[in-house]
Amino acid sequence: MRHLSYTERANYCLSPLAKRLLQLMDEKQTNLTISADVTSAQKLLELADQLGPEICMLKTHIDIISDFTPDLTHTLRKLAHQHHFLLFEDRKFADIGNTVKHQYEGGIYHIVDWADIINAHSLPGPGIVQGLAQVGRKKNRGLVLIAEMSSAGHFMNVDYIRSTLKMAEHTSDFVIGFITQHALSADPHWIHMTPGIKLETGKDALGQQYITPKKAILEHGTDIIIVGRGIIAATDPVAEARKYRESGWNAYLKRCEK
Ligand code: S5P
Repeated sequence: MRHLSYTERANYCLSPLAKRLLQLMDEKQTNLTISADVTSAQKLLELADQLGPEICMLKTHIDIISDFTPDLTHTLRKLAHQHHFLLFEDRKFADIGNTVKHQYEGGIYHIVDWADIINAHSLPGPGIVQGLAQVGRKKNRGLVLIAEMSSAGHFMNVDYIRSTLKMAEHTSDFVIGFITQHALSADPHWIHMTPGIKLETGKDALGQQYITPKKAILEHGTDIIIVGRGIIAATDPVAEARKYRESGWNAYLKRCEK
C-alpha cells in the first residue's frame, strides 16, 4: 500500500490540532522540530526568529530559562504566528491527574496558555491523560505520549510501548501522537515524533543516542525529527537547520513514493 502524505492523513484526525500540524508540514515542506534547549530568554527568542521559517514546531524546556518572564511566552507566540510553527513544551508530565492539571494550567509558566503541544509519560496510567485533557481540550491543545525514549538503558520495553498506544487509543481527540524511536501503529492519524537525531549516528556523554533523519523516517517510519544540539551548537544554526530540514523532507518524500 502507498504511504499517505501528511495532508491525506490529516483527514483521519479527530484532533483539530493534529490536523493542523500535518497540513502545516506539507504546506511549509518541513518535518523538522527544533529543540531550543537554551537557558536565556533572548537566546530562545533569537533561535525562534532565525529558525522559524525552517521548522514545523519549536520545542522548549521553559523551566531551564534562568530569566523567565511571561513576556517571553507572549513573544514566542507572536513569532510562532509570524513564522507559522507550533509550540511544544517538553514538560514530560508524570504525576496523577489532579497534580498535572495544576502543573499544566498554573504555577509560573501557565503552560496551557501558550504551548500548543505538551508531552507526558504514560507510566501513571490513564488518569494523567484525563487530567491534562480537562485543561487542554477546551483550548484545542494536543498531548504527545512518551512511548520510547532515545536514552541508553531506558525501561520502556515492548509491553510498555504497547500499553502506551492502547492508552492513547481511548483519547485520540486529545492525544495526537507519540515520542518514539519507531512508528507504533499504521493508523494514519497518529503523529510519531523522534528525538535523538543527528546527521551522524553516535551518542553523548550522558546516555543520549543519535540516529539519522533518514533512519528515523524511512527505516523506523516516524514523521517528525526533533533536533537540539545538532543545530543549536553549530556555528551557523540556520545553515545547519536547512541541512536537517532537507534530509528529513527528502526521506518523507521517498517514503511517500513507496
Ligand atoms: O526520548 C527522548 C525524549 C525527548 S523529548 N529523548 C530526548 O532527547 N528528548 C528531548 O529531545 C530532550 O529532552 C532534548 O530536549 C532533546 C534532544 O536534544 P539533543 O540536543 O540531544 O538533540
